Amino acid sequence: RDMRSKADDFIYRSPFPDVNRPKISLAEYMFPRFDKFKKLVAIKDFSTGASFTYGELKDRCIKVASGLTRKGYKKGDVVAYYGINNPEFAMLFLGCAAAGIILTTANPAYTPGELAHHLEHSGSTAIVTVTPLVNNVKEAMATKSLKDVFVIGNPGSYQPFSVLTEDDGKAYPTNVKINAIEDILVLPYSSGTTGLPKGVMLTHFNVVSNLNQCRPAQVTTSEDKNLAVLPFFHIYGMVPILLGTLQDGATIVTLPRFDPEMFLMALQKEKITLLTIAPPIVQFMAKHPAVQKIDLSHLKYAISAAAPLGDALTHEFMHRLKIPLGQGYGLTELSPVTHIDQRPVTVGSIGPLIPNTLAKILDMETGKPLSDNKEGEIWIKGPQVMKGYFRNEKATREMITNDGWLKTGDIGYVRKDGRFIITDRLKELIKYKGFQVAPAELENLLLKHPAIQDAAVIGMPDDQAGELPRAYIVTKPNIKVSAEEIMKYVETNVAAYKKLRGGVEFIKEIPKNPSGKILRRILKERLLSNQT
Ligand code: 4UU
Repeated sequence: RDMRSKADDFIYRSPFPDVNRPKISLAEYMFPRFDKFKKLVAIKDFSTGASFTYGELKDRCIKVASGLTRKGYKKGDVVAYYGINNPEFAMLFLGCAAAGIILTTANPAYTPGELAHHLEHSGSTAIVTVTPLVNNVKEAMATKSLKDVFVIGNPGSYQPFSVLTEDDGKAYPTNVKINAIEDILVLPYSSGTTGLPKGVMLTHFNVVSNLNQCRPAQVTTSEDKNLAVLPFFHIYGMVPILLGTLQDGATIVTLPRFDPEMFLMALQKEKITLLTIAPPIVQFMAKHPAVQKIDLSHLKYAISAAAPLGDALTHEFMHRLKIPLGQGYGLTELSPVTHIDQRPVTVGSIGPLIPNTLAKILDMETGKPLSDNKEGEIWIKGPQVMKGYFRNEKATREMITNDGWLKTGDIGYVRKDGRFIITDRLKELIKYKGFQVAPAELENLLLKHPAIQDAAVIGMPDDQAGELPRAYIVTKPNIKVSAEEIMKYVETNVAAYKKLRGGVEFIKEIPKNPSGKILRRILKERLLSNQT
């Protein structure tokens, strides 16, 4: 099928007709759907077996909205989630949405220090967490105080989350007015093209639009079952996986983490039909011997997103599992989806633009828009473009042009048939197994080390993980420090996925441009030429 649409004025349009973009809140969008699927199972926790029908889920969401309102939380307040995947996350997210409360999500791998920073930066006044992370929350609260801590599971000295889910519902804020275009639904964190992680302001309209935009390409029906192994705190787990599954009445089965044995057991036992995964799990499914011992006959379709997927791996996966593997592409800042591959899938491409989405390809030297088959930076315009970065107008202006184009920081081209190919990443962001690692964050940390004069961090290409964070260090004169010491220092201060797995190299000087910006390309080119 030809996915080409006319590129007039060098603007690429979706080959699909526009879809409806209702200006309603997320709860107004989802709850009538939940009513339609009332008796079907919406969400099930694989590790506990607890399961909730759509009727029960909606009831719990309303109770959470009521419970939070009773505790004094109101529209515009920020509540943080720091935990694993479970049905309670859905209750919290949609409960907050119904009350106009903004949810911000922290990676459960965060150290107490990273969590404290996230809570402070997002202006969170309450947190919801899980029992194994209570001590981290306690430690983070030494520097950032919160009004309430709610714990899913054993609450220790805090309140159980059940005070919200077992509320009588009578304080439900029926009079809250949500302006879908203006009001923020959720604040996930992303470092974007440069600098430190920032709160991404996604409005109700952004997310509701994106859910609608994905429907023409989506294969989900109320008969389907999707396994939520990718984390809900990240935009992929949160929007396409969780909300995308629930919008069509399918069942979502949650896993607390990726554990190969548990993952395969869940696929077989729950008769999972859809796989929404990232390249490291594609690799596992394509190569691991244990996969062949499992009955996967219910699987019908798989999507990989969040990081580049190799062609050879795609073929290997499809050959072994006998199901199509399409790619999705997007960014946190784009709610997140802009491209989904269509069936029949095209190996190596992210597919065409989804409805209501425009793209331009810009020459990296001249900034001029390019036509078919020419490589440049991808810019996007559509209803899914974020409102901006939270309390950071400068970064917002760098990311979104005055006329509404968002600069993805990714490099690619458009084929004659309208399908897009991603070839490289222009921005400094490192992705370890699909997780964002911001070089600036590690550089700031390294510069605090007493022996370090200057530092730069880049991503070292890696077959398994995509990229590994690698540091270049200039030491202070006459001070000795070992690579091991530096790796250890980083390891004790940040979440495990940010570790310097790509190693440490000592150099005389960090290459920089005249204004002091690190020339990461030079370090990368040097690394790649040394490897060959
Ligand atoms: C090469 O990872 C995401 C969004 C993932 C997503 C999930 C389901 C997209 C569509 C979908 O259907 O967001 P972030 O903000 O963590 O990271 C964004 C970056 C992109 O800029 C790009 O560099 O992740 C990279 N990326 C990809 N790269 C995302 N998808 C792809 C892809 N190929 N398919």
